[in-house]
Amino acid sequence: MNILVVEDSIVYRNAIKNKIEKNLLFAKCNTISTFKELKNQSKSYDLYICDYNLPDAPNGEHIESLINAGKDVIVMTKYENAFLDFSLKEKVLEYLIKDDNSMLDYLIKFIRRVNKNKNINLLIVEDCHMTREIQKRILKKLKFKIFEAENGEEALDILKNNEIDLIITDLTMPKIDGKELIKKVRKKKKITELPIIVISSNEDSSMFLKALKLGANDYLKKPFLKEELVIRVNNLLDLYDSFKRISSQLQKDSLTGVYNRFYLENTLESIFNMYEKKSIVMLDIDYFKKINDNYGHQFGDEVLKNFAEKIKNVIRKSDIVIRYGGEEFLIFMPNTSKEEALIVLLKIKNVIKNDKTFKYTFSAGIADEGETLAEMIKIADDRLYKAKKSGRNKIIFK
Ligand code: GH3
Ligand code: MG
Ligand code: MG
Ligand code: MG
Repeated sequence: MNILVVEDSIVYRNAIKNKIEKNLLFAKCNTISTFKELKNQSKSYDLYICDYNLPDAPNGEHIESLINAGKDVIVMTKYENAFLDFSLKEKVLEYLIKDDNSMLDYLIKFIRRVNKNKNINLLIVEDCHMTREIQKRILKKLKFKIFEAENGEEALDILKNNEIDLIITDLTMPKIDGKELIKKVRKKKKITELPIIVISSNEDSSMFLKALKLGANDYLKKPFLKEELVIRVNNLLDLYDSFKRISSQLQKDSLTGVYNRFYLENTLESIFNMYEKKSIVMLDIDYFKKINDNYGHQFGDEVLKNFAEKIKNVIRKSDIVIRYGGEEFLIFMPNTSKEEALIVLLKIKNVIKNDKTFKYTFSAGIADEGETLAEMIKIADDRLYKAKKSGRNKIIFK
């Protein structure tokens, strides 16, 4: 993202440039100090951060020229009141008051959000055409991909066919209203999976309370300020980004990067049940304790990483690897019979055998029998035990 700062104060100009370059890896920042220089720019930027008053543009003339050219502008000003009277106030992405340095933190957070928004699908559900247009205009400026529905019924249709990241819905609507829509959405997606903001002119607060109890995350009363909608939407999406990051970290083993027991216990079951034909493989490195004893625990860790890496390189994208215990791994293979799974395991065995850097072997048990995930794991585990008992470095599937 290329950013141009238009600011006559050298202190602010440098502070903004430094802050951006230190915090936003995807951004490149240039600076100029006058309207005249802006007019002479041949290059076009993705974003302009402009001081409201410049010596040669005391009433935001430079901002006007940028907006008329369809550019994205963030305004910084010391004089909030003067800016609030500015006729093009609604057309800027955001404005910040230069009172202290904390506004630079907000600026960074805001740019980071806008940069992510192009991958975010927003669904606006609103029966009043004019209100919908206003919301759309505000949110489109923030680079969201917008879907619109006139009522809950249309919204459910859109949700069926698209990966929506945030719903903004009115409450009073024909056919399926906002409350009904929230109920139906929450049956499929939890409050931690899909955020919903309710917007309504209804003066009765009990309507909002009801919507919140049904699983809406936040609400806004009409008429609302443009800034209010922007901040609530951005904040909610930032929060969901953290949710997603934390939940993906919770499900992964930090040493090997494959899934962990937490994932097995919370997520695998539902995936397992989606397939008729499937196999479970249990693998365990042979004499791993000796590797630790002879070469040290750290070296043992490297062997574990190497084993997980080799498994990942051989299996298909749809297969799922889980670190089941210390040096024991589980692979879930959808649409795979145990005979087909055996072929994959022989490949893994070969890759390890052909690696001359360090010698180790593993034993494995494969199962495609069993009604439940637990049953299938038990059968595969029993076969792994048999492989160990009969001398190790074996794969048993019967
Ligand atoms: P077998 O062939 O019967 O599987 O023998 P084994 O030595 O591989 O199995 P055993 O269960 O006796 O020992 C497993 C060892 O793995 C013991 C434990 O200290 C070690 N281990 C467990 N987790 C880790 C780890 O994260 N890193 C390292 N380096 N070692 C681990
Ligand atoms: Mg309505
Ligand atoms: Mg072992
Ligand atoms: Mg073991």
